[in-house]
Amino acid sequence: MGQSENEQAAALEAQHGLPPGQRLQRGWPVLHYGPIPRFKPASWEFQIFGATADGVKHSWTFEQFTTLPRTEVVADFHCVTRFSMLDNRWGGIATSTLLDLVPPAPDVTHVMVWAEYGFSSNLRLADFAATTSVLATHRNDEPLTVEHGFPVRLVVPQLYAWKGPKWVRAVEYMTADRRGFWEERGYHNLGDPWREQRYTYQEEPGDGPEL
Ligand SMILES: Nc1nc2c(c(=O)[nH]1)N[C@H]1C(S)=C(S)[C@@H](COP(=O)(O)O)O[C@H]1N2
Ligand SMILES: [Mo]
Repeated sequence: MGQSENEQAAALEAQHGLPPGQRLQRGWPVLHYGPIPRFKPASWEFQIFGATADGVKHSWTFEQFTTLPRTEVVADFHCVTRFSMLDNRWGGIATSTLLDLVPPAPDVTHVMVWAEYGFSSNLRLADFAATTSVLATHRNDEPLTVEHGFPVRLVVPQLYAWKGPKWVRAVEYMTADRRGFWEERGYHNLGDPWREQRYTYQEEPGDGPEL
């Protein structure tokens, strides 16, 4: 039974259902603001700072980071520019693993995820901690290429993909919400694709801090 690639894609789409206003994408587009950073293993470190339970900053060298326990998550990927990719198998470190290693203080409600060049995105702690949220180093068994975020990017499947910075370097625990890079520049503070929370003007009272 020869099924064409289009028929396969249509079948997959029907099984899953896409969030409103999204369409299936073949291949994997590269999308980001600014230049691609060069990875410098000697000076690279991954930090967790801000309102940690023990009040101190934690950091890992690249070598230490590669020894953290690993997980795999199969999930869809929805970009606010309307393309979606289905059934990506992300390999990496579960955000829950980091939260166990470095517990947030009891009053932490949000995190800011920081990437190279100061790119950032804010997330509710519950979205960051979701069982499908992963600091991905691999997709479909291949290490991430540098344009897709090598050595590590965040993937939060339940939110639009801008909430997943590539080239992540730090997570800041916050006791109040603060807008990240795109959230300050016209994109919705929460970014739930199922509720089509694309733009700031769609925000309702309580969805985000004043601009
Ligand atoms: N550091 C950084 N990460 C980023 C972005 C960016 O501009 N800078 N763009 C986001 C957006 S809008 C999308 S759709 C995805 C795209 O990931 P991809 O290039 O691997 O497809 O990366 C996200 N992560
Ligand atoms: Mo995006």
